[in-house]
Amino acid sequence: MMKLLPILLCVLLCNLPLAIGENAKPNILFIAIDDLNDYISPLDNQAGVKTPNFDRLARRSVTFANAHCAAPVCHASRVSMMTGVHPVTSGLYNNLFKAHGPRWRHESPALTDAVVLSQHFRNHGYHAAGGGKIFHTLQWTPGDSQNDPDAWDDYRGDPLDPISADWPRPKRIPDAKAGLTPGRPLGGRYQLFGAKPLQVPDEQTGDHMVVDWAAEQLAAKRDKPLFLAVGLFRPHIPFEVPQKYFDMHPLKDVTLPTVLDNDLDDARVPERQSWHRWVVKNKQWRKFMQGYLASISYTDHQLGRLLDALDASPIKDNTIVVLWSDHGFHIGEKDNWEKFCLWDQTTRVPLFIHVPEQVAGGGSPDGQSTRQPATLTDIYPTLCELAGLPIPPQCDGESLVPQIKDPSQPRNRLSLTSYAFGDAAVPSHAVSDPRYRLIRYDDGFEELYDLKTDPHEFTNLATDPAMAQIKARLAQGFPQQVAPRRRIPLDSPYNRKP
Ligand SMILES: [Ca+2]
Ligand SMILES: [Ca+2]
Repeated sequence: MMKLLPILLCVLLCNLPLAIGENAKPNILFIAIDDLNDYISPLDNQAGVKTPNFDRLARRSVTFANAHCAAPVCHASRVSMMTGVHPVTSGLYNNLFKAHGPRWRHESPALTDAVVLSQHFRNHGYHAAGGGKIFHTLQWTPGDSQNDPDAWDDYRGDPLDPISADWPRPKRIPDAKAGLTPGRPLGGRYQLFGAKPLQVPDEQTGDHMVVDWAAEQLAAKRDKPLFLAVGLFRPHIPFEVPQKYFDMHPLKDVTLPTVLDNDLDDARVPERQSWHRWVVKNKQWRKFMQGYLASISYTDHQLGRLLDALDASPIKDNTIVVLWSDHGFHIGEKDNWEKFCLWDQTTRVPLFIHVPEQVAGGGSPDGQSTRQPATLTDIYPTLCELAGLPIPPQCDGESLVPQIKDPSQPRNRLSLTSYAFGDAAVPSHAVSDPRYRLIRYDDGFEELYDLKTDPHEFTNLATDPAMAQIKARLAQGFPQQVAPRRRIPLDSPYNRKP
Protein backbone atom coordinates (compact mmCIF):
# COMPACT_ATOMS: atom_id res chain seq x y z
CA MET A 1 0.00 0.00 0.00
CA MET A 2 2.83 2.40 0.93
CA LYS A 3 4.33 1.75 -2.50
CA LEU A 4 1.01 2.39 -4.19
CA LEU A 5 0.43 5.71 -2.42
CA PRO A 6 2.76 7.81 -4.63
CA ILE A 7 1.17 6.24 -7.71
CA LEU A 8 -2.32 6.99 -6.43
CA LEU A 9 -1.31 10.55 -5.60
CA CYS A 10 0.15 10.99 -9.05
CA VAL A 11 -3.02 9.66 -10.69
CA LEU A 12 -5.10 12.10 -8.63
CA LEU A 13 -2.82 15.08 -9.23
CA CYS A 14 -2.32 14.32 -12.91
CA ASN A 15 -6.06 14.43 -13.40
CA LEU A 16 -6.40 17.75 -11.61
CA PRO A 17 -5.64 20.08 -14.54
CA LEU A 18 -8.42 18.44 -16.53
CA ALA A 19 -10.86 18.88 -13.67
CA ILE A 20 -9.84 22.54 -13.30
CA GLY A 21 -9.85 23.01 -17.05
CA GLU A 22 -13.51 22.15 -17.32
CA ASN A 23 -14.44 25.23 -15.30
CA ALA A 24 -11.55 27.43 -16.40
CA LYS A 25 -11.93 30.71 -18.26
CA PRO A 26 -11.76 30.34 -22.03
CA ASN A 27 -8.59 31.45 -23.80
CA ILE A 28 -8.87 34.21 -26.39
CA LEU A 29 -7.12 34.26 -29.77
CA PHE A 30 -7.59 37.79 -31.07
CA ILE A 31 -6.41 38.21 -34.67
CA ALA A 32 -6.14 41.73 -36.15
CA ILE A 33 -5.58 42.19 -39.87
CA ASP A 34 -4.58 45.47 -41.46
CA ASP A 35 -6.53 46.92 -44.40
CA LEU A 36 -8.26 43.66 -45.39
CA ASN A 37 -11.56 44.17 -47.22
CA ASP A 38 -14.41 41.93 -48.40
CA TYR A 39 -12.47 40.41 -51.34
CA ILE A 40 -11.90 37.20 -49.31
CA SER A 41 -13.92 34.18 -50.43
CA PRO A 42 -16.27 33.90 -47.40
CA LEU A 43 -17.48 37.47 -48.07
CA ASP A 44 -18.25 39.17 -51.40
CA ASN A 45 -15.18 37.93 -53.21
CA GLN A 46 -15.73 40.29 -56.17
CA ALA A 47 -12.07 40.04 -57.07
CA GLY A 48 -12.32 36.25 -57.28
CA VAL A 49 -9.39 35.52 -54.97
CA LYS A 50 -9.39 32.08 -53.33
CA THR A 51 -8.71 32.31 -49.61
CA PRO A 52 -8.92 28.70 -48.36
CA ASN A 53 -7.91 29.57 -44.81
CA PHE A 54 -10.52 32.29 -44.43
CA ASP A 55 -13.01 29.70 -45.72
CA ARG A 56 -11.69 27.30 -43.10
CA LEU A 57 -12.13 29.94 -40.39
CA ALA A 58 -15.66 30.70 -41.65
CA ARG A 59 -16.58 27.00 -41.35
CA ARG A 60 -15.54 27.06 -37.70
CA SER A 61 -17.05 30.46 -36.76
CA VAL A 62 -20.05 32.71 -37.12
CA THR A 63 -19.40 35.17 -39.97
CA PHE A 64 -20.57 38.73 -39.29
CA ALA A 65 -21.09 39.67 -42.93
CA ASN A 66 -22.29 43.19 -42.11
CA ALA A 67 -19.66 44.33 -39.61
CA HIS A 68 -18.19 47.82 -39.74
CA CYS A 69 -15.23 49.64 -38.27
CA ALA A 70 -16.00 52.53 -35.93
CA ALA A 71 -13.73 54.80 -38.02
CA PRO A 72 -12.24 54.15 -41.49
CA VAL A 73 -8.61 54.80 -40.50
CA CYS A 74 -6.07 52.65 -38.64
CA HIS A 75 -5.48 54.69 -35.51
CA ALA A 76 -9.06 55.67 -34.68
CA SER A 77 -10.39 52.21 -35.55
CA ARG A 78 -7.82 50.40 -33.42
CA VAL A 79 -8.08 52.66 -30.38
CA SER A 80 -11.87 52.33 -30.42
CA MET A 81 -11.58 48.54 -30.77
CA MET A 82 -9.06 48.21 -27.94
CA THR A 83 -10.88 50.55 -25.54
CA GLY A 84 -14.50 50.00 -26.61
CA VAL A 85 -14.89 53.80 -26.76
CA HIS A 86 -16.54 54.93 -30.00
CA PRO A 87 -15.10 57.93 -31.89
CA VAL A 88 -18.29 59.93 -31.26
CA THR A 89 -17.42 59.73 -27.54
CA SER A 90 -13.65 60.20 -27.84
CA GLY A 91 -13.47 62.64 -30.78
CA LEU A 92 -10.77 60.44 -32.38
CA TYR A 93 -11.99 60.24 -35.99
CA ASN A 94 -8.66 60.39 -37.80
CA ASN A 95 -5.07 59.21 -37.88
CA LEU A 96 -2.72 61.21 -35.69
CA PHE A 97 0.94 60.48 -36.33
CA LYS A 98 4.29 60.86 -34.56
CA ALA A 99 3.54 59.26 -31.21
CA HIS A 100 5.75 56.96 -29.16
CA GLY A 101 3.42 55.39 -26.62
CA PRO A 102 -0.30 55.55 -25.84
CA ARG A 103 -0.72 59.22 -26.73
CA TRP A 104 -4.40 58.54 -27.38
CA ARG A 105 -4.79 58.84 -23.59
CA HIS A 106 -3.92 62.53 -24.03
CA GLU A 107 -5.63 62.97 -27.39
CA SER A 108 -9.06 62.62 -25.77
CA PRO A 109 -10.25 63.15 -22.19
CA ALA A 110 -12.65 60.23 -22.72
CA LEU A 111 -9.64 57.94 -23.10
CA THR A 112 -7.35 59.17 -20.30
CA ASP A 113 -8.27 56.32 -17.96
CA ALA A 114 -9.72 53.83 -20.44
CA VAL A 115 -8.82 50.23 -19.65
CA VAL A 116 -7.31 48.49 -22.67
CA LEU A 117 -9.02 45.19 -23.56
CA SER A 118 -5.89 43.14 -22.84
CA GLN A 119 -5.43 44.94 -19.51
CA HIS A 120 -9.02 44.19 -18.55
CA PHE A 121 -8.38 40.50 -19.11
CA ARG A 122 -5.15 40.74 -17.10
CA ASN A 123 -7.08 42.34 -14.26
CA HIS A 124 -9.24 39.22 -14.25
CA GLY A 125 -6.53 36.60 -14.10
CA TYR A 126 -5.42 36.33 -17.72
CA HIS A 127 -1.94 36.34 -19.18
CA ALA A 128 -2.04 38.89 -22.02
CA ALA A 129 0.49 38.61 -24.82
CA GLY A 130 0.58 40.64 -28.03
CA GLY A 131 2.61 40.69 -31.22
CA GLY A 132 2.65 42.62 -34.51
CA LYS A 133 0.32 45.53 -35.23
CA ILE A 134 -2.48 45.88 -32.69
CA PHE A 135 -2.42 49.62 -32.02
CA HIS A 136 -1.41 51.92 -34.85
CA THR A 137 2.13 51.73 -36.17
CA LEU A 138 3.62 51.61 -39.66
CA GLN A 139 6.29 49.73 -41.54
CA TRP A 140 8.16 52.85 -42.59
CA THR A 141 8.06 54.93 -39.41
CA PRO A 142 10.24 53.12 -36.86
CA GLY A 143 9.29 54.08 -33.31
CA ASP A 144 5.99 55.66 -34.35
CA SER A 145 3.57 53.61 -32.28
CA GLN A 146 0.44 54.15 -30.20
CA ASN A 147 0.75 50.82 -28.35
CA ASP A 148 0.44 50.81 -24.56
CA PRO A 149 3.26 48.56 -23.29
CA ASP A 150 1.70 48.54 -19.81
CA ALA A 151 -1.42 46.77 -21.13
CA TRP A 152 0.46 43.50 -21.75
CA ASP A 153 2.36 40.89 -19.78
CA ASP A 154 4.45 40.22 -22.84
CA TYR A 155 4.81 41.87 -26.25
CA ARG A 156 6.86 40.48 -29.08
CA GLY A 157 9.98 42.52 -29.82
CA ASP A 158 9.90 46.22 -29.01
CA PRO A 159 6.31 47.06 -28.05
CA LEU A 160 6.85 50.64 -29.24
CA ASP A 161 8.32 49.54 -32.57
CA PRO A 162 6.59 46.22 -33.21
CA ILE A 163 6.78 45.77 -36.98
CA SER A 164 9.24 48.05 -38.80
CA ALA A 165 12.32 45.91 -38.10
CA ASP A 166 10.62 42.87 -39.68
CA TRP A 167 9.65 44.61 -42.91
CA PRO A 168 12.77 46.21 -44.44
CA ARG A 169 12.14 48.40 -47.48
CA PRO A 170 13.24 47.09 -50.88
CA LYS A 171 15.54 49.14 -53.11
CA ARG A 172 13.98 52.27 -54.53
CA ILE A 173 13.46 52.53 -58.28
CA PRO A 174 13.16 56.12 -59.52
CA ASP A 175 9.76 56.71 -61.12
CA ALA A 176 11.38 57.71 -64.44
CA LYS A 177 13.34 54.43 -64.57
CA ALA A 178 10.15 52.53 -63.81
CA GLY A 179 8.44 54.26 -66.74
CA LEU A 180 6.09 56.25 -64.50
CA THR A 181 5.18 59.90 -64.55
CA PRO A 182 6.36 61.67 -61.42
CA GLY A 183 3.88 62.34 -58.66
CA ARG A 184 3.26 58.85 -57.36
CA PRO A 185 1.12 59.15 -54.23
CA LEU A 186 3.28 58.56 -51.14
CA GLY A 187 6.26 58.56 -53.50
CA GLY A 188 9.18 60.44 -52.04
CA ARG A 189 11.73 58.43 -50.20
CA TYR A 190 9.99 55.12 -49.81
CA GLN A 191 7.58 54.60 -52.73
CA LEU A 192 4.98 53.10 -50.47
CA PHE A 193 2.13 53.08 -52.94
CA GLY A 194 3.12 50.25 -55.21
CA ALA A 195 3.33 46.52 -55.76
CA LYS A 196 6.54 44.53 -55.91
CA PRO A 197 7.39 40.85 -55.47
CA LEU A 198 9.95 40.27 -52.72
CA GLN A 199 12.78 37.88 -53.54
CA VAL A 200 12.97 36.50 -50.00
CA PRO A 201 11.52 33.37 -48.38
CA ASP A 202 8.40 33.68 -46.20
CA GLU A 203 10.57 33.17 -43.12
CA GLN A 204 12.11 36.59 -43.67
CA THR A 205 8.78 38.43 -43.76
CA GLY A 206 7.22 40.11 -40.74
CA ASP A 207 3.87 38.39 -40.46
CA HIS A 208 5.49 34.96 -40.78
CA MET A 209 7.72 35.79 -37.82
CA VAL A 210 4.75 37.08 -35.81
CA VAL A 211 2.86 33.83 -36.46
CA ASP A 212 5.95 31.80 -35.43
CA TRP A 213 5.94 33.73 -32.16
CA ALA A 214 2.18 33.24 -31.73
CA ALA A 215 2.58 29.48 -32.25
CA GLU A 216 5.06 29.40 -29.37
CA GLN A 217 2.61 31.31 -27.18
CA LEU A 218 -0.20 28.87 -28.00
CA ALA A 219 1.98 25.85 -27.27
CA ALA A 220 3.34 27.12 -23.93
CA LYS A 221 2.10 25.56 -20.70
CA ARG A 222 0.56 28.17 -18.36
CA ASP A 223 -1.26 28.35 -15.08
CA LYS A 224 -3.42 31.22 -16.33
CA PRO A 225 -5.85 31.54 -19.24
CA LEU A 226 -4.34 33.25 -22.29
CA PHE A 227 -5.38 36.43 -24.09
CA LEU A 228 -3.27 36.34 -27.26
CA ALA A 229 -3.40 39.24 -29.72
CA VAL A 230 -1.81 38.60 -33.10
CA GLY A 231 -1.60 41.58 -35.48
CA LEU A 232 -0.83 40.89 -39.14
CA PHE A 233 0.34 43.90 -41.19
CA ARG A 234 -0.38 42.72 -44.75
CA PRO A 235 -2.33 43.37 -46.95
CA HIS A 236 -1.52 46.99 -45.95
CA ILE A 237 0.56 48.91 -48.50
CA PRO A 238 3.17 48.56 -49.88
CA PHE A 239 1.93 45.44 -51.67
CA GLU A 240 5.23 43.63 -51.18
CA VAL A 241 5.13 39.90 -50.46
CA PRO A 242 7.23 36.98 -51.77
CA GLN A 243 7.13 36.27 -55.50
CA LYS A 244 5.12 33.04 -55.16
CA TYR A 245 2.03 34.99 -54.03
CA PHE A 246 2.22 37.17 -57.13
CA ASP A 247 2.55 34.01 -59.22
CA MET A 248 -0.83 32.88 -57.83
CA HIS A 249 -2.42 35.91 -59.55
CA PRO A 250 -1.13 36.21 -63.13
CA LEU A 251 -1.73 39.73 -64.42
CA LYS A 252 -3.87 38.45 -67.31
CA ASP A 253 -6.30 36.81 -64.87
CA VAL A 254 -6.67 39.81 -62.57
CA THR A 255 -10.17 41.33 -62.57
CA LEU A 256 -10.68 44.99 -61.82
CA PRO A 257 -13.52 46.19 -59.60
CA THR A 258 -16.94 46.84 -61.11
CA VAL A 259 -17.24 50.58 -61.73
CA LEU A 260 -19.85 52.84 -63.30
CA ASP A 261 -19.18 55.91 -65.44
CA ASN A 262 -20.43 59.07 -63.75
CA ASP A 263 -20.95 57.13 -60.52
CA LEU A 264 -19.84 60.16 -58.52
CA ASP A 265 -22.48 62.44 -60.02
CA ASP A 266 -24.75 61.62 -57.08
CA ALA A 267 -22.05 61.03 -54.45
CA ARG A 268 -19.34 62.83 -52.52
CA VAL A 269 -16.05 62.83 -54.46
CA PRO A 270 -13.33 61.02 -52.45
CA GLU A 271 -10.17 62.78 -51.30
CA ARG A 272 -8.10 60.12 -53.02
CA GLN A 273 -9.43 60.78 -56.52
CA SER A 274 -6.03 62.25 -57.47
CA TRP A 275 -4.47 58.88 -56.61
CA HIS A 276 -6.88 57.19 -58.96
CA ARG A 277 -6.00 59.57 -61.77
CA TRP A 278 -2.32 58.79 -61.30
CA VAL A 279 -2.99 55.03 -61.30
CA VAL A 280 -5.09 55.15 -64.48
CA LYS A 281 -2.72 57.51 -66.28
CA ASN A 282 0.20 55.18 -65.53
CA LYS A 283 -1.70 51.97 -66.29
CA GLN A 284 -1.04 50.62 -62.80
CA TRP A 285 -4.57 49.55 -61.83
CA ARG A 286 -4.25 45.85 -62.70
CA LYS A 287 -0.76 45.73 -61.27
CA PHE A 288 -1.87 47.20 -57.95
CA MET A 289 -4.88 44.87 -57.83
CA GLN A 290 -2.45 41.99 -58.40
CA GLY A 291 -0.32 43.28 -55.53
CA TYR A 292 -3.31 43.55 -53.19
CA LEU A 293 -4.51 40.05 -54.12
CA ALA A 294 -0.99 38.65 -53.67
CA SER A 295 -0.89 40.30 -50.24
CA ILE A 296 -4.28 38.76 -49.36
CA SER A 297 -3.01 35.31 -50.41
CA TYR A 298 0.07 35.81 -48.24
CA THR A 299 -2.18 36.78 -45.31
CA ASP A 300 -4.43 33.78 -45.94
CA HIS A 301 -1.36 31.53 -45.77
CA GLN A 302 -0.31 33.08 -42.44
CA LEU A 303 -3.84 32.65 -41.07
CA GLY A 304 -3.63 28.96 -42.01
CA ARG A 305 -0.37 28.60 -40.09
CA LEU A 306 -1.95 30.28 -37.09
CA LEU A 307 -4.99 27.96 -37.16
CA ASP A 308 -2.63 24.97 -37.50
CA ALA A 309 -0.77 26.19 -34.42
CA LEU A 310 -4.01 26.56 -32.48
CA ASP A 311 -5.16 23.08 -33.50
CA ALA A 312 -1.84 21.59 -32.37
CA SER A 313 -1.93 23.42 -29.03
CA PRO A 314 -3.17 22.16 -25.65
CA ILE A 315 -5.87 24.90 -25.64
CA LYS A 316 -7.48 24.13 -29.01
CA ASP A 317 -10.83 23.14 -27.49
CA ASN A 318 -11.10 26.01 -25.03
CA THR A 319 -10.22 29.06 -27.11
CA ILE A 320 -12.50 31.79 -28.43
CA VAL A 321 -11.27 33.01 -31.82
CA VAL A 322 -12.01 36.52 -33.07
CA LEU A 323 -10.64 37.78 -36.39
CA TRP A 324 -11.20 41.37 -37.56
CA SER A 325 -9.74 43.94 -39.90
CA ASP A 326 -9.45 47.62 -38.96
CA HIS A 327 -11.48 48.83 -41.98
CA GLY A 328 -12.31 48.01 -45.59
CA PHE A 329 -10.32 48.98 -48.67
CA HIS A 330 -10.74 50.38 -52.17
CA ILE A 331 -8.77 49.41 -55.24
CA GLY A 332 -10.29 52.15 -57.40
CA GLU A 333 -13.97 51.59 -56.50
CA LYS A 334 -15.65 55.00 -56.72
CA ASP A 335 -12.28 56.47 -57.82
CA ASN A 336 -11.03 55.82 -54.29
CA TRP A 337 -7.91 54.10 -52.96
CA GLU A 338 -7.36 52.65 -49.50
CA LYS A 339 -9.89 54.00 -46.98
CA PHE A 340 -10.87 57.48 -45.67
CA CYS A 341 -14.52 57.33 -46.83
CA LEU A 342 -17.84 56.11 -45.46
CA TRP A 343 -19.10 53.77 -48.16
CA ASP A 344 -19.81 50.13 -47.37
CA GLN A 345 -16.67 49.22 -49.32
CA THR A 346 -14.62 51.42 -46.99
CA THR A 347 -16.04 50.49 -43.62
CA ARG A 348 -17.19 46.88 -43.93
CA VAL A 349 -14.73 44.49 -42.34
CA PRO A 350 -14.22 40.75 -42.10
CA LEU A 351 -15.37 39.63 -38.64
CA PHE A 352 -15.42 35.98 -37.58
CA ILE A 353 -16.13 34.73 -34.07
CA HIS A 354 -15.80 31.17 -32.81
CA VAL A 355 -16.97 30.16 -29.35
CA PRO A 356 -16.12 26.66 -28.10
CA GLU A 357 -18.84 24.30 -26.98
CA GLN A 358 -18.26 24.56 -23.23
CA VAL A 359 -18.21 28.38 -23.08
CA ALA A 360 -21.16 30.53 -22.02
CA GLY A 361 -23.66 27.68 -22.06
CA GLY A 362 -22.99 26.43 -25.59
CA GLY A 363 -20.74 27.34 -28.47
CA SER A 364 -21.26 29.21 -31.72
CA PRO A 365 -23.29 27.54 -34.52
CA ASP A 366 -20.22 27.43 -36.72
CA GLY A 367 -20.50 27.83 -40.47
CA GLN A 368 -23.44 30.24 -40.21
CA SER A 369 -23.44 33.85 -41.33
CA THR A 370 -25.44 36.89 -40.28
CA ARG A 371 -26.24 40.29 -41.82
CA GLN A 372 -27.25 41.73 -38.46
CA PRO A 373 -25.20 44.93 -38.21
CA ALA A 374 -22.15 45.05 -35.95
CA THR A 375 -19.60 47.74 -35.08
CA LEU A 376 -16.11 46.76 -33.96
CA THR A 377 -16.71 48.55 -30.65
CA ASP A 378 -19.15 45.70 -29.92
CA ILE A 379 -16.25 43.24 -29.58
CA TYR A 380 -14.98 44.44 -26.19
CA PRO A 381 -18.33 43.80 -24.40
CA THR A 382 -18.79 40.58 -26.39
CA LEU A 383 -15.52 39.12 -25.16
CA CYS A 384 -16.30 40.24 -21.60
CA GLU A 385 -19.66 38.47 -21.66
CA LEU A 386 -18.20 35.30 -23.16
CA ALA A 387 -15.44 35.15 -20.55
CA GLY A 388 -17.73 36.11 -17.66
CA LEU A 389 -15.97 39.43 -17.03
CA PRO A 390 -17.72 42.69 -16.08
CA ILE A 391 -18.16 45.16 -18.94
CA PRO A 392 -16.29 48.39 -18.09
CA PRO A 393 -18.50 51.52 -18.09
CA GLN A 394 -16.30 53.09 -20.81
CA CYS A 395 -17.70 50.65 -23.42
CA ASP A 396 -20.06 52.19 -26.01
CA GLY A 397 -20.80 48.94 -27.84
CA GLU A 398 -23.22 46.17 -27.14
CA SER A 399 -22.48 42.47 -26.87
CA LEU A 400 -22.92 40.32 -29.99
CA VAL A 401 -23.50 37.16 -27.94
CA PRO A 402 -27.21 36.91 -28.93
CA GLN A 403 -26.20 36.85 -32.63
CA ILE A 404 -23.29 34.48 -31.95
CA LYS A 405 -25.72 32.02 -30.38
CA ASP A 406 -28.41 32.60 -33.00
CA PRO A 407 -27.24 34.44 -36.14
CA SER A 408 -30.84 35.12 -37.19
CA GLN A 409 -31.56 37.00 -33.95
CA PRO A 410 -32.49 40.59 -34.93
CA ARG A 411 -30.46 43.45 -33.48
CA ASN A 412 -32.12 46.68 -32.42
CA ARG A 413 -29.02 48.61 -33.25
CA LEU A 414 -27.43 49.89 -36.44
CA SER A 415 -23.71 49.89 -37.15
CA LEU A 416 -22.09 53.33 -36.76
CA THR A 417 -18.95 54.56 -38.48
CA SER A 418 -17.67 58.11 -38.06
CA TYR A 419 -14.95 60.04 -39.84
CA ALA A 420 -13.84 63.67 -40.17
CA PHE A 421 -13.09 64.48 -43.81
CA GLY A 422 -10.30 66.87 -44.75
CA ASP A 423 -9.98 69.56 -42.14
CA ALA A 424 -13.64 69.43 -41.08
CA ALA A 425 -14.19 70.18 -37.41
CA VAL A 426 -17.31 68.02 -37.35
CA PRO A 427 -17.48 64.36 -38.30
CA SER A 428 -19.59 62.62 -40.94
CA HIS A 429 -21.41 59.38 -40.11
CA ALA A 430 -22.70 56.22 -41.75
CA VAL A 431 -25.12 53.62 -40.44
CA SER A 432 -26.19 50.20 -41.74
CA ASP A 433 -29.12 47.93 -41.10
CA PRO A 434 -29.17 44.42 -42.61
CA ARG A 435 -30.09 45.87 -46.03
CA TYR A 436 -29.63 49.65 -46.30
CA ARG A 437 -26.82 52.10 -45.73
CA LEU A 438 -27.21 55.81 -45.00
CA ILE A 439 -24.36 58.33 -44.99
CA ARG A 440 -24.73 61.89 -43.72
CA TYR A 441 -21.78 64.15 -44.46
CA ASP A 442 -20.58 67.12 -42.42
CA ASP A 443 -22.33 69.53 -44.84
CA GLY A 444 -25.67 67.71 -44.60
CA PHE A 445 -25.37 65.88 -47.96
CA GLU A 446 -26.75 62.36 -47.79
CA GLU A 447 -26.30 59.07 -49.64
CA LEU A 448 -28.64 56.10 -49.23
CA TYR A 449 -27.96 52.72 -50.80
CA ASP A 450 -29.93 49.50 -51.06
CA LEU A 451 -27.14 46.95 -50.80
CA LYS A 452 -29.46 44.07 -51.65
CA THR A 453 -30.20 45.37 -55.14
CA ASP A 454 -27.13 47.63 -55.51
CA PRO A 455 -24.11 46.02 -53.79
CA HIS A 456 -21.68 48.42 -55.49
CA GLU A 457 -23.46 51.50 -54.11
CA PHE A 458 -24.04 52.99 -57.57
CA THR A 459 -27.47 54.59 -57.06
CA ASN A 460 -27.95 57.15 -54.34
CA LEU A 461 -31.58 56.90 -53.19
CA ALA A 462 -31.42 59.66 -50.57
CA THR A 463 -33.74 62.03 -52.47
CA ASP A 464 -36.16 59.32 -53.62
CA PRO A 465 -39.54 60.10 -51.94
CA ALA A 466 -40.34 56.38 -51.86
CA MET A 467 -37.38 55.87 -49.55
CA ALA A 468 -38.29 58.61 -47.06
CA GLN A 469 -39.51 56.26 -44.35
CA ILE A 470 -36.51 53.98 -44.61
CA LYS A 471 -34.21 56.97 -44.54
CA ALA A 472 -35.91 58.41 -41.47
CA ARG A 473 -35.62 55.07 -39.66
CA LEU A 474 -31.92 54.79 -40.45
CA ALA A 475 -31.29 58.42 -39.51
CA GLN A 476 -32.31 57.56 -35.96
CA GLY A 477 -28.98 55.70 -35.73
CA PHE A 478 -27.02 58.95 -36.08
CA PRO A 479 -25.71 60.25 -32.76
CA GLN A 480 -27.44 63.29 -31.26
CA GLN A 481 -24.28 64.63 -29.73
CA VAL A 482 -20.70 63.96 -30.72
CA ALA A 483 -17.30 64.79 -29.27
CA PRO A 484 -15.39 67.49 -31.15
CA ARG A 485 -12.61 66.39 -33.45
CA ARG A 486 -9.39 65.90 -31.50
CA ARG A 487 -5.96 66.95 -32.74
CA ILE A 488 -2.44 66.11 -31.62
CA PRO A 489 -1.91 67.24 -27.99
CA LEU A 490 1.25 69.30 -28.18
CA ASP A 491 2.21 68.71 -24.54
CA SER A 492 1.93 64.93 -24.43
CA PRO A 493 5.06 63.15 -23.17
CA TYR A 494 4.29 60.51 -25.80
CA ASN A 495 4.98 62.88 -28.67
CA ARG A 496 7.80 61.42 -30.68
CA LYS A 497 10.91 63.55 -30.57
CA PRO A 498 12.00 64.62 -34.05
CA1 LIG B 1 -5.42 49.83 -41.57
CA1 LIG C 1 -23.58 56.87 -58.14
